[in-house]
Amino acid sequence: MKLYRLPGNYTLLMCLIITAFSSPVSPIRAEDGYRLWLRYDPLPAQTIQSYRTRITSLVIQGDSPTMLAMRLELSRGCSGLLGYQVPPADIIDRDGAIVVGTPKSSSIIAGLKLDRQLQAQGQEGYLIRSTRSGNRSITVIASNGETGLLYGAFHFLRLLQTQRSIDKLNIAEKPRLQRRLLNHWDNLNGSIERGYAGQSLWNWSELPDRIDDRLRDYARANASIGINGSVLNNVNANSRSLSAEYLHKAAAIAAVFRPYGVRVYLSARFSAPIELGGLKTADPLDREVSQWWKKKADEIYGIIPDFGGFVVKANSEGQPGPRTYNRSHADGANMLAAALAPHNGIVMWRAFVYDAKPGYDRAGAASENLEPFDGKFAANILLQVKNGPIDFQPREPFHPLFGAMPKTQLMPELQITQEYLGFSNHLAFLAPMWREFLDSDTFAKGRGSTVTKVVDGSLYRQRLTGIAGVANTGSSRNWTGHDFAQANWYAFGRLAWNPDQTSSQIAREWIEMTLTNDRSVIDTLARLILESHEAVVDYMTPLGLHHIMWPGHHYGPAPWWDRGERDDWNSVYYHRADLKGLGFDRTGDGSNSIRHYHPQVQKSFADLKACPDKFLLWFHHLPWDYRMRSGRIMWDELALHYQRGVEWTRSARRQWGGLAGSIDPERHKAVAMKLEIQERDAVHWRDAVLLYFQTFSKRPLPDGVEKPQRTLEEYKARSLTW
Ligand code: BDP
Repeated sequence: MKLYRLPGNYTLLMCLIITAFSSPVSPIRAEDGYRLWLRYDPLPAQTIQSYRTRITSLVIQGDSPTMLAMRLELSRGCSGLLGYQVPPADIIDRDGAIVVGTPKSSSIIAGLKLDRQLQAQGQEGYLIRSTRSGNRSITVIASNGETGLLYGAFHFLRLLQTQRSIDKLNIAEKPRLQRRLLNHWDNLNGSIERGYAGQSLWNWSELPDRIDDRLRDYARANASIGINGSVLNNVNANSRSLSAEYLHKAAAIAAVFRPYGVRVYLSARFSAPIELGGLKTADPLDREVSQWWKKKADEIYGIIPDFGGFVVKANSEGQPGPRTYNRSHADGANMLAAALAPHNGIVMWRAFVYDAKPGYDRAGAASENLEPFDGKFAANILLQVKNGPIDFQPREPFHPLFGAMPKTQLMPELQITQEYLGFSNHLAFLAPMWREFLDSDTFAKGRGSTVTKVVDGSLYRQRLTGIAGVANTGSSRNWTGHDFAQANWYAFGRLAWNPDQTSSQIAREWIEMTLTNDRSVIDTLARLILESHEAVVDYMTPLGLHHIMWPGHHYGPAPWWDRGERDDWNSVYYHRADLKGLGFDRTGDGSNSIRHYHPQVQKSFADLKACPDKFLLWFHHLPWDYRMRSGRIMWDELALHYQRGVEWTRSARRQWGGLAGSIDPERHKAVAMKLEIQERDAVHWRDAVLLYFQTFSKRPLPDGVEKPQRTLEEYKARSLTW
């Protein structure tokens, strides 16, 4: 174990961190995935050679907890990757010094007179520059804020991990979105709603006295990709999370996260004044109720001074909310926002609201409920809107609220955990799906009004910005269950930082840092993971189909499901198969929920000639023999998509099998087993769905589509197991 010269009270902390992360150094060795993309194993000798004169010492001034975390990271990262010790130094006494600091913490940085440039980068942004100090050539990592420095340090390490040249660096980075948050759907009993990687990372019964070391690694991983907040508890919230007892527990977590720039947020249950406060009502316009929330906010900030704010799921799927008292969503959100405003806290009010009304289209529910209140939400409120209008389906068109509420601050909510995408069994790299969403053109202010421009604030000068991802982390040793699901956590952070990044950039980076730096293997793997999402759509819900999963758990298909207590909890509600055809008519001839989009967008979805194949059955009910762009009839096209998805899983297995000598055996085996399950499931999906739809289409499977392995009755009898 290495010991660093540190202020006394940090020495123990550092020993613990070093113990947790120190590892033997050999490029191919069994790995359990714990180290994520922060492995820091030695680079190829030639690369090390090229860095040798560029990285000789670490000149870091300042010893706050954040500086300490950053110093440790750089020193561990550099030494690990380069295979030689990079010693700390107080002065620049040689070429190749890495000089890190803020103008406040470091006299050297102050002397470089970067004030104007640093000002432009803000507290979380940074500069990385190759420059000279006297006659020495050095690399500078500078920021106005310590969190910015930490992000800069991780960026520098990423350059090394991905073997980029560091000879002439001139990098200026800052995050495009302000609140980059993970939403944990963690319950107080340790279970995780829609979690597929073990139990919650927060052990509420042991907190605040015992703190799992792993929390620090979690915060560190988040910091490495710029995530700056965690909502600790499920949106289906328990009021107890806001009790004094639990606030102290949350404060203990916040203390671990703080050095890494990660703030703690909580989901607030709207009826907490009744359950915790003993009031008779939670009516947002009741004085006692608003007073209760004000006091609660004061209490929270007394315990967690940098508390971020609340997420609220109101009047949705049985949760209480202002509608319970005949008040509007704006009334509810504003009342909470007023309580948090004196402390600079924010409210993220979820737009995932839908009431069961006979004959309605759920895809229009959020727009109907919220659009009328555009401009009515307080300045510290973000409306948190899922990427699609239904619910985290393998593919959805973008949510019509993006672009439709110019006077309301919107933030996207993405789902990193794969509720509808094969849990942690299926490889589905989600960056391409999120890219498709972010690149969607809302036409709100003419062509080019992409979702990205709505949410990064550039289109409507939105002042508060953010993005949330429903986390896929848990107590599994590799954090996410599937080793490749780590890539989705990574991709979320990278896109939150810069929503213009390409999927392929993100994929390659992640692979290089996490799996291998062998160029030919990187190419194969990048192709594979970039194709994976489309393949999953192919074998689950091609051509715009959606929500035909097994009810409740959502693993595997059940397109026949029609016994849900509400219409919109049934598969048949979404696909509307009949003897004539398939799909949900959302045009003017049908539910007309398409009207919530800008007229230009409406046109492109409503017009069969313009509507992309991938959304056809989302917006249209089409005859089984509808002639597709390919020249095939819709039934044949559908069947071939399912077949194509299955074939991809087979090819993925083959390709992965071929990489046996290039990936460490432990992860290779683990992923191979998951891919086997994925193929089994894809076959099951194809067979079950096609057999069922065949009872309507009354047509044979086209050439090239394999015969089902079982009967429809068998598929109906039992769901897939995971
Ligand atoms: C659905 C999930 C459910 C969540 C809900 C939500 O099935 O568990 O509570 O979303 O986002 O996707 O509130």
